[in-house]
Amino acid sequence: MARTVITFGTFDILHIGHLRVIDRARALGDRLVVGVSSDELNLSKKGREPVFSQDERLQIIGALRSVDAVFLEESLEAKREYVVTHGAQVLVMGDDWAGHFDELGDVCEVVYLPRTPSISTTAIIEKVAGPTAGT
Ligand code: C2G
Repeated sequence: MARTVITFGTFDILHIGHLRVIDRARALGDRLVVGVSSDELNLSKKGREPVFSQDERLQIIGALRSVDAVFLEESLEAKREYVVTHGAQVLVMGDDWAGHFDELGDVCEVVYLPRTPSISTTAIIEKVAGPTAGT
C-alpha cells in the first residue's frame, strides 16, 4: 500500500527552507499531501496576513514536483482529522514544532525534520524592505 506523508505550513514567499522540508517529507513515503494554512488562520495566530494569498500559496505549493495534493488548513487543532481524512501514515513538521504533535503518534508516525538555517519569510521581508524601512 502506498505510504502517504502529510505536512503543514503557511509557505508564504516560498524559499529554499520550504522546498527542502517538502522534498525531505516526500522522500519519507510515496505520496505527499500538504495542508496550506489559510489567511484567516495566519491572521489569528501571527497577527498579520501572508504576503501571498491562500489561493496563490495553494497554487504554488501544488505546482511543486514533490507535492501530490494540497488542501487548505483552517485550524491548527484539526491535525488529527486532517491526518485521518487524507489517509496519512506519516506527519512531518519542521523542528520548530518539535514535540507539538506527539499525541498523534497513535494514528501516524510523527517526524520532525531540522529546519534549514538562516532563512525565513520574515528575514526575506526585512531584506526586501531595506534598512530604512519602517523608519
Ligand atoms: N521551514 C524549514 N526551514 C526554514 C523555514 C521553514 O524547514 N528555514 C519549515 C517549517 O519548519 C515548516 C515549513 O517549513 O515545517 C513551513 O514553514 P512556515 O510557512 O513557517 O509554516 P508555519 O507557519 O510554521 O505553519 O500547522 C502549522 C501551520 O500551518 C503553520
